[in-house]
Amino acid sequence: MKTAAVKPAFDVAEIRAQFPILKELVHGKPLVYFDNAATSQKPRRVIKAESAYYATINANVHRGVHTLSTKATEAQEAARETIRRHIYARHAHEVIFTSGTTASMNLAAFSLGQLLLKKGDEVLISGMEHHANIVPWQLACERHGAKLKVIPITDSGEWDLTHVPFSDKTRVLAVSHVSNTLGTINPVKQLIAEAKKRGITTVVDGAQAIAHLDVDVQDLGCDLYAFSGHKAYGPTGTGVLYGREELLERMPPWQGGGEMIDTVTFEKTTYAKLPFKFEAGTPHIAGIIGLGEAIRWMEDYDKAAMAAYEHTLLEHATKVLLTIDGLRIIGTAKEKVGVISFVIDGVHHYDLGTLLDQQGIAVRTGHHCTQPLMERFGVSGTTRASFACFNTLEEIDSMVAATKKAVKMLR
Ligand code: C6P
Repeated sequence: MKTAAVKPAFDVAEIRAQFPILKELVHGKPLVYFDNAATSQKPRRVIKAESAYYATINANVHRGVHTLSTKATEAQEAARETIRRHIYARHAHEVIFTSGTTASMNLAAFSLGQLLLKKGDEVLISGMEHHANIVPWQLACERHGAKLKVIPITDSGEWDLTHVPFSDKTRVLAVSHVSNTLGTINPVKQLIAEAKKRGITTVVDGAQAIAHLDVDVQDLGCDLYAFSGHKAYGPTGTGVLYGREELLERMPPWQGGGEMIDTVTFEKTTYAKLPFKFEAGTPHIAGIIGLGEAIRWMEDYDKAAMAAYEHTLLEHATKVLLTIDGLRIIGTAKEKVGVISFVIDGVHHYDLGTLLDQQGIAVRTGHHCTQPLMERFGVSGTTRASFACFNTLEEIDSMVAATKKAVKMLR
């Protein structure tokens, strides 16, 4: 049970009123923020929670006996419990705080590399991964003499499940729950089940899932699950690596320093219990408290109603964008979150992004940190609009009108 009092209806005006930044003007125009896959905007509650920490209880955590330190520790650990409940983890100590998905994936790749990989072993990823779920594994493979294998991507931007290169050497499967570039919701549960039958350790990059799907790590059956706070209405510089207790116990630490130790002598160090073994140094305490608040804010709404609303945005945007001559959507999977990447004949994505910005519309352009995926689709980059629960159908119409205007200027 996540929350006692969920707000019944989905009222976008009520939601928008909670985001101070939406009142900003950009180039004298009302801000239309369609770059939520890069980072989402923050509701007032999150901003307040973060600044209240600095204003009233600022102190280091797990270190002092004084009152402020105790309060800061309690607030941080309350956030950990909130996240445990939100992702349906068994124990709060299975939730490790990091600085974001990138740090979580580096932790996973370094530590699992030490634990599992040896010469000739294989790590399996997919062709739609963000660089944060490619490069850490390449580094681990280089360190241990292992090989990186890749699940191919179909023309619609889905995993080609008929050509998954599992082998008896596969030790790790590391894949994204949702593609940041295509919006595809991947059948992770199904692939994890297949991997489990083969004794493979599974890691999920949930950066783009956490704000849009009801993530249940136990139901997915994954060993590790990573996400960033800032893509889920929380502060930047915060992230999580969830791990199954039994696996985390066996994994070696990836960074050494304060708080991750039990005893230190010059000869030998023994490590702290979970989750602290993986949390060296002072964490981003204010950010973590803000992240807890962001999750509680999301839980105040009916997740299914929010997802249905975001799906309406996606469907509308898909329909009206396709009225633009020469526009092609990259990523047409059946199951998608509110992310649309597109290219337009004769129009460079960078020029389009710049002209949209002049109309107050923020989209992302380029390769979206998925260069191999761009190569798969034979494009140098795309324009990407990514929606959040505070966006509206009217904003989509303004983006389409501004795009039509830009296309006339650029062709
Ligand atoms: N994608 C985007 O515009 P960090 O930067 O550590 O919070 O998240 C990295 C990351 C990892 N995996 C996926 C699927 C992601 O989408 C991201 C971040 C942003 O698409 C910034 S490149």
